[in-house]
Amino acid sequence: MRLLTAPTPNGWKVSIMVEELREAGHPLADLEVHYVDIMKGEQFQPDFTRVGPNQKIPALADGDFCLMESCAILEYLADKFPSRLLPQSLEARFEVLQWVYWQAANVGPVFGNKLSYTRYMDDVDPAAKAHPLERFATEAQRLMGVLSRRLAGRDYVCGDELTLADIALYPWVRGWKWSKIPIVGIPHLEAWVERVRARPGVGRGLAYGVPKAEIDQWSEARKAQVAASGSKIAATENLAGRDPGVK
Ligand SMILES: N[C@@H](CCC(=O)N[C@@H](CS)C(=O)NCC(=O)O)C(=O)O
Repeated sequence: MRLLTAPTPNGWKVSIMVEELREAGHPLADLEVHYVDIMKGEQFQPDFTRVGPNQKIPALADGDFCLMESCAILEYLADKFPSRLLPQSLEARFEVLQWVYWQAANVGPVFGNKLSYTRYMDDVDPAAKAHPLERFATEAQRLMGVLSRRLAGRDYVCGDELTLADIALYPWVRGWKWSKIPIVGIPHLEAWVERVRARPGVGRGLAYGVPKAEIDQWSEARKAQVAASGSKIAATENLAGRDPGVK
């Protein structure tokens, strides 16, 4: 299997999944990890596009079978390598999957947009940014309220065990300082972030593509590099992609 990825929240979902599967006893010995330099635009190259037609990381090739979308990759790996990360019985399975879809449809896009307006959209007039910033900030706070209520009385999103739901949500929520979506004081969230972070598999997954000293605290140089890369990717002129057929 070939994982095409980069050190970003959607990339870390899959690297954490890989390392949690290893913790669960699946060695994934044939897995090759290829880092895609999204700053240089490698996601637009034909070799990447064949595996991930949306031209965004992560993407997975398992022999001739290709898969895009981080949460679909989580589900595929969970089915291929059964473990407690995704229960087998119908109701327990969908209890987890509803939170995975909730992440994909809500937390990912809303946090991603909030982050882009907060840190990356240098080409947009500040007055024009005010409305989307307020809207995405408010919606992000609402979503964190939903997660907080869900975590009341539970160690993990679906009970006593870490599941795909935590793996999908954690990389976005842990970045709350960078996206300026405050979670301090919202019950259960900080404790959950610390609990998930304390797992050895999660620690190893977060290290993919990141120097060890920068896993939890980015240096000023790294912040500047991520901001520059994010600004380039978020620039409106690049939104149409680099496929000559799309304009
Ligand atoms: N819904 C997609 C989102 C993927 C995504 O937005 N990936 C970002 C990095 S987190 C990316 O590749 N950006 C490069 C670009 O937009 O050109 C998923 O969950 O896989």
